[in-house]
Amino acid sequence: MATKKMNKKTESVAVPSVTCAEMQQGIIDRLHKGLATDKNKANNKAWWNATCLAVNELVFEKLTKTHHNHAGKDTRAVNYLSLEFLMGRLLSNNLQNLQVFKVTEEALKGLGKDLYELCDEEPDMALGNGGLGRLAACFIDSLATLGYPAIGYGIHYEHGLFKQEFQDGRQIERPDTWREYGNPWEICRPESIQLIPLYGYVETLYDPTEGAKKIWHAGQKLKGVPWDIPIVGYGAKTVNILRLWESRASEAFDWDVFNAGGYVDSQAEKSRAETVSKVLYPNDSTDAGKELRLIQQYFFCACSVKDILRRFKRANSDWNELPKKVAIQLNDTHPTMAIPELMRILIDLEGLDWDFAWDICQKTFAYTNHTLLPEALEKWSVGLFEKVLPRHLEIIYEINAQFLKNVVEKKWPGDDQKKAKLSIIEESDNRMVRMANLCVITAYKVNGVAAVHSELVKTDLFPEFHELFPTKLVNVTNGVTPRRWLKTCNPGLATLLDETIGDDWVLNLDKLKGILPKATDSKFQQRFMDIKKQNKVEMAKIIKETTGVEVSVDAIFDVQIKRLHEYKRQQLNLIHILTLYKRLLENPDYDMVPRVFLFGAKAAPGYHMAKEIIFALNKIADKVNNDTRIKDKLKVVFLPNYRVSLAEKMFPAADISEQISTAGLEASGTGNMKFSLNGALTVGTMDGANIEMAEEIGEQHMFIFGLSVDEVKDLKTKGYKPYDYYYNNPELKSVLDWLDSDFFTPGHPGLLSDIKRSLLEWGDEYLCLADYASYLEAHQKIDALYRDQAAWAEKAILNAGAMGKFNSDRSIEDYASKIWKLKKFPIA
Ligand code: NTF
Repeated sequence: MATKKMNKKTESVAVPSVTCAEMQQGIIDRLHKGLATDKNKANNKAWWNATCLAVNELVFEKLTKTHHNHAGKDTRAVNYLSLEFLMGRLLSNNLQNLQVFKVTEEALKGLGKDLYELCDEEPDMALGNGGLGRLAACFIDSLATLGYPAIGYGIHYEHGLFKQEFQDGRQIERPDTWREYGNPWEICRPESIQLIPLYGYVETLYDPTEGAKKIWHAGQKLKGVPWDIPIVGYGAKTVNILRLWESRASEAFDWDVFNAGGYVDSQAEKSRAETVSKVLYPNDSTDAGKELRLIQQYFFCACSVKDILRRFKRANSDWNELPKKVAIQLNDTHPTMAIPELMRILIDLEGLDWDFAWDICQKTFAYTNHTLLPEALEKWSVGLFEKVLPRHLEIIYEINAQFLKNVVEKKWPGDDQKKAKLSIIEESDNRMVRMANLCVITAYKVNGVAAVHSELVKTDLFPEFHELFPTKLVNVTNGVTPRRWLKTCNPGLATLLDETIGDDWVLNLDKLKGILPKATDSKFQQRFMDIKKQNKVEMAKIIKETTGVEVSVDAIFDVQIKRLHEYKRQQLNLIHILTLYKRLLENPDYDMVPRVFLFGAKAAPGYHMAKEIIFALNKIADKVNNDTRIKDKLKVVFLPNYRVSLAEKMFPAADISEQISTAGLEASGTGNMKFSLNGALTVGTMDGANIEMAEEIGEQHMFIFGLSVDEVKDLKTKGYKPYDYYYNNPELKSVLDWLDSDFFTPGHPGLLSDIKRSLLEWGDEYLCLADYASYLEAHQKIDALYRDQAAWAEKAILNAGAMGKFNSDRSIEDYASKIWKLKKFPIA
């Protein structure tokens, strides 16, 4: 397809523009020449595929230009290393970012096809678990949009996050097969394959002049095959890549064994090797497959570091230049192995001395911490390390020895407790390597992901490191891309914004402020609320299709969508629902605005309580939705298989956003931002980014409840007694006791008792009972406000209009200025 400079309206943006006829021709051509079919035979999948291929023609041209632009100028680039990229679908987003959505819609319509239907054919790229992976996806969108030289590095998992089904209310996990029949967006790059050593032993050679030289004799080698996914910035000035590594055996199969009749055995090596990139690990599950996970992390880091050095060496011969040209951002501790791997390459293979190599590493790596939860801080057993990566363990020991001697001993002479706490090695019966310590010791900057979280990183998680390195710990508050999370997912609201404040909010979200004066304008309110209503109508259809439940769009859509975790407190929401249900049963005239409680959440397969909460919510939903006594005042729907593409439909349809974590435990949250951006009101605790949202929106326009971070700490120090709340609040008591009965599980009393136990006998670690009364009060206020639609609309507009800060472009500008020192190089 021919591309030209863009139309009058966005003259400054060099967007490939196509006419409707050209787009039609492009798609038909791809059907014929790319897929060997034609428009009469093709099914929707083929039409989707052909449309993607036609779009690729626009993308590839820009990709090549970006590549030449960056390589020609030998630019400094950031390499974003992340085990997770939760990309979702790419077609609609690419069309929006290329600014050819409308013309493609029109082109397909002319061919008798509906673009939205075709978009629904695309499997989600679910290469992530939740917030951390979705953040990485938003960040690479922003990096490309802002014109920064950047590469995302990840793993080309054969199976992304599991598909969730419910059987009798219980979560069943099924494999996700996102690329069973190929993926039109990816390009294989065999010219950049890497060989990755594993296992084996280390030999020490003594050279009289150079001293000891280490040689790692690997026991096995894996082949890392890169697949590139072009990342189109909005306005298409820059197209960066996401490079995903697939593991293969270095030999396809053993020819001799095959010839001798060992058909299955000849494949053993192949299947062992392919296991490494076979599945995404649900990050918050327990023990299983530790060795595989460590190999997976190392494989990914080794491929990426080698690739970074290969590109660096193309234009540079002086190692001093490396930290000037290369920034490596470690997205959590999962890619920590990149540190000892870079040390190993520089020392063992490139012959640099230790101090020089260490200096380079310390100037190259930065690390983002995403959680304070102790169970999520990665540790690997020394024994496992020694077996899989013997040379890396030696390097880590040396980094540790030097750190303890040169840094800790100098600051706190003779203080062995400090040394034990800060050491990379945890001394216990099963000695462990603490990955976070290695990251903090090495990185030149360490950031948390929201202001309160970054403070807690300094005061609670790494206080001694903060004393040692007072300028190292910084904050970069998270953000979300307005391209996907408003323009693409909520076309109604996007159009209203275009008409009201112009269309450049997409690139400058602060412009949303322009709607604040309209918050009290009844015409604007009406349009705003009509759009919400329409989005609810569409959501109601999806609910009906997937679960059979009918919901009224006049009810409040109260939504909690996020991973299932006790600290996120879906169980608090659950006991609120039970409270309302009980009130309705006791008094059928109980006056409340009808509510639809919507949930979407996957539980880690090994996380018992999380699965129990899903089961309970499903059982409660069954009962409530079929109880005619409550006259449809209450509905509960747990949508199966929560994922990015479903989220895109749920955020725009929500009235209430549930952000109810125990204060101090949700590092930031990003769903909170997406809801507000789409005009939902938040019921939330003063936690994570909720705090900064309250600063921007005004606390009085949110429903803030519960204990603050300091109050949580005080209560825990004093000694928290959940039974006090239980015995002092008869309503709470009756609701919890209900869980012991067989009311929700007829004939099987006790099936929901674990939830009650966790809240009483097991200590209610996440303080649900302490926050219950205040949560109920917040919900009363929600009910009251909704009765006044104008007042509700005003607040919803004030929320959306205040979201400028929570834009991933702003986050990336913060990283670029505070951490990466990166310059923009958009194509002219
Ligand atoms: C998550 N962390 C946090 O729990 C969220 O609060 C935060 O918004 C996202 O990261 C993105 O920063 C994780 O997923 C992990 F893996 F660190 F636990």
